[in-house]
Amino acid sequence: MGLFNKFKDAFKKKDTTNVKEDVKAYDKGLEKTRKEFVNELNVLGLKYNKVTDEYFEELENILIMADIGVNTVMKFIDRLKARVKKENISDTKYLQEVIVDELFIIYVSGEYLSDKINMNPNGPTVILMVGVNGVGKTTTIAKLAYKYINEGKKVMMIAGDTFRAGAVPQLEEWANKTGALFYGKSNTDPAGVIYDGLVKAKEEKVDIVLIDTAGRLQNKVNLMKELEKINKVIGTHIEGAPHETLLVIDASTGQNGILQAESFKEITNITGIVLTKLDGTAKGGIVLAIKEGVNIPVKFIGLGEKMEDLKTFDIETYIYGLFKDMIDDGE
Ligand SMILES: Nc1nc2c(ncn2[C@@H]2O[C@H](COP(=O)(O)OP(=O)(O)OP(=O)(O)O)[C@@H](O)[C@H]2O)c(=O)[nH]1
Ligand SMILES: [Mg+2]
Repeated sequence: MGLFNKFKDAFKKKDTTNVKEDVKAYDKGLEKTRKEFVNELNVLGLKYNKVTDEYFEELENILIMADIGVNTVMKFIDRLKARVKKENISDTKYLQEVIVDELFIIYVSGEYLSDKINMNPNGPTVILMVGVNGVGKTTTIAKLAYKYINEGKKVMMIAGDTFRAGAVPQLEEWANKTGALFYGKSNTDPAGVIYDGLVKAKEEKVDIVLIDTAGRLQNKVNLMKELEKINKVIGTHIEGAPHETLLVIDASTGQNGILQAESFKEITNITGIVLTKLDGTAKGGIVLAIKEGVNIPVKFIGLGEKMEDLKTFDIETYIYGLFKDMIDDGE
């Protein structure tokens, strides 16, 4: 057996002592997707012993429902059919393993996308957070602050969302809770606030600056102009900054999230994706659709509302979280 078994063995041998908490969090956070997706795969395997056209049709539906994306699913089914033919596979139980195998291949194939955060060795690392309304930008900033402060870094939050009522105090509250420094001013030009915030960040010798922005996409041209202005201010102030522009996507919006990623990619240089609210949805397959459709690395995933519910994205742990019932099988 190909990759799946290799993966299974590798994961079992993998030293997970340091990441045990992460494995548990993935496990819990992906429960909804796993229950729906893997249960349906199992039911399908029970319903059909042999691989038939009907089997493929139902499989296609299951994959689309998991929000893997229609194009990805089509290509996937084609590849699967070719493999069935080539390897003369007729047993659906065996095919199930091939499916996991092939899903893994989707992610690891093609260009390698680094999930590492690009840190600035000479001064503050600036991380700009963008995304449409309500996806979880502000919460993610809080979670990142919590993570970096725990790692011993000095963190500052800058409130670049200056117009929405309550946005600045909301971020300030998170700064107080996490112990991050804060800079913000309501009802004023975001680029100006960011400028002043960065001056302060340099004075305070901050390691990481997290910048919140407003989430409007109704008018793409305006948003583009605003982000251009913000980027210019950041770049003239700190060389090479922003070091990361993270697009936040709400996983429960499924294919809509993919469209947002495509839009933002045209507007500004997105260096990574934060996929939030995976805990509340069965659309966990969106990770694969992002890889194939958008080709921007998922760097973090949100698995809950609390500060500690943000995890660095790791494809092996993710696949394990999705298919653990199959992987742990027989133990
Ligand atoms: N379950 C769950 N909820 C989340 C997650 N991330 C964010 N949320 C919730 O999503 C809601 C919106 O989060 P915000 O951080 O305010 O979103 P935003 O993008 O800053 O929104 P605007 O500032 O209005 O554009 C809040 O209720 C968060 O608690 C997650 O990973 N899981
Ligand atoms: Mg916000």
